[in-house]
Amino acid sequence: MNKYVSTVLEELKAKNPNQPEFIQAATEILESISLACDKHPEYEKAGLLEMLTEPERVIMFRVPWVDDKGQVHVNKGYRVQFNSAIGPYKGGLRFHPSVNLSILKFLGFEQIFKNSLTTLPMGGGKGGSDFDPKGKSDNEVMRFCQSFMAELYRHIGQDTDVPAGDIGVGAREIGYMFGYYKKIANEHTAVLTGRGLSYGGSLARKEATGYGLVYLVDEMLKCNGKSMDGKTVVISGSGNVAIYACEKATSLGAKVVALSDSNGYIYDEKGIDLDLVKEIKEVKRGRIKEYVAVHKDAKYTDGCKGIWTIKCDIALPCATQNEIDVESAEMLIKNGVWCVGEGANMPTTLEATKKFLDAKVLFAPAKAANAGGVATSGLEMAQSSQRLFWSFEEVDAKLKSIMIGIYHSIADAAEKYGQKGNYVMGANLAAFEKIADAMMAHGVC
Ligand code: NDP
Ligand code: 2IT
Repeated sequence: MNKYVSTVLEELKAKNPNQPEFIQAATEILESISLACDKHPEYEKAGLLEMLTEPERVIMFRVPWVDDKGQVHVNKGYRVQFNSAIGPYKGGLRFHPSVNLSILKFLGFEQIFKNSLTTLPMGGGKGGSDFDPKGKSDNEVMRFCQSFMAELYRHIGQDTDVPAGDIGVGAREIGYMFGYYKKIANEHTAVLTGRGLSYGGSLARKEATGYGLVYLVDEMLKCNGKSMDGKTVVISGSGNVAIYACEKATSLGAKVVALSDSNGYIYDEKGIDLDLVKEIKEVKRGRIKEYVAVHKDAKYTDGCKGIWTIKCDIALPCATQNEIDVESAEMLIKNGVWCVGEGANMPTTLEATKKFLDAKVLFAPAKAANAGGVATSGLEMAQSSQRLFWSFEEVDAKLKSIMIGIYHSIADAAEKYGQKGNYVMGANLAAFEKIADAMMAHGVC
């Protein structure tokens, strides 16, 4: 590894001893961009990597709220404004009990590179709370969102920082947060994306991450002489990304046989009945287990990890970070998987990623494969600026063309650096070239 890169990585580990997820994301990226740093010794003098790995700003705040029984709760709130070299900070908000600074720094750091790949003018950020929306009433969620926004509003803005959804933050939460922002800031602007269609949202944003994942995977398959048609697919999760990845993969002729949530997974040999899944997850906010009450021949198994024991051609992890470890990767490879597309952020551990690459599995890394969501957020911002709305077909066509473009830019970058077929390195290198260029232009700041 380049000496400057390894020194920065060692210092980063020493300075952030309790942030394993952030160090994991940084290790993968820094190891990949070592090749670019070999060509640019001027980066060291400019302190480029030290600046890149330190967030421009981290905001942490308390979020007090009152439940339906009158009991006061206090959650942690965060916004990591990681890098604004390419554009305003942009990235989702995650509400999940596991949220901490390490997880948000990993997500924010990845987001800088993902947003660079979209070709749109967006920097990287991420935020959220350790609040768990599960089991809360709509009124409790509303009061929490209002309290969260009562602090966050002073740090964001349509040209400063534009949050969106992520795990636990969907249309309902964005609606409550937008309503409160509008009230206290007295402006109706594109301060959040993933907004409802009646108040500034974009058609196809809901579908964008899942559809985009499949567009990119489909292009990767075509360029490697393969296709989705007739293939067996396993998708983890059953949230926003998983549902629309399932929809698009099915429309391209694949058979999706499994979905999961954090409690367990379903296997339906005939192919997933997605209308039923949407009813359970989007309408009733229920559990994936309920699927087998309707489809008696489908099988539910407790524990989400077991989903990776199902034989498939293509695996699309769409739930959460580090859901595929070495053991699961080995099981998938043993059962003949030949393609993995990451819908979730960093769903594969570093060691498991190496297993897939060594086994020559076609591996589409998250920051490229799931960039369709934030890319369409960028399209939502563009429509808001124009005071116009585009049709579903227009947005979907732009999304598809962005995803195909991302595939080619990561494949070309991999080849340019002598790493043909290694899309992990290709994605990191392609993204880094643009970020480094912008940061060098801005000087030490
Ligand atoms: P949702 O909240 O809609 O769904 C999340 C799904 O993953 C649920 O099925 C959930 O199960 C499961 N899940 C969450 N945490 C865990 C966990 N710790 N262990 C096992 N299962 C878990 O989120 P999204 O679909 O929006 O996000 C899924 C992934 O995609 C995340 O990694 C997110 O960062 C990434 N992503 C999302 C984008 C978007 O536009 N929404 C864009 C790009 C990436 P349960 O209901 O039991 O919690
Ligand atoms: O991880 C992600 O890219 C997202 N959660 C979407 C971010 C966005 O701003 O649309």
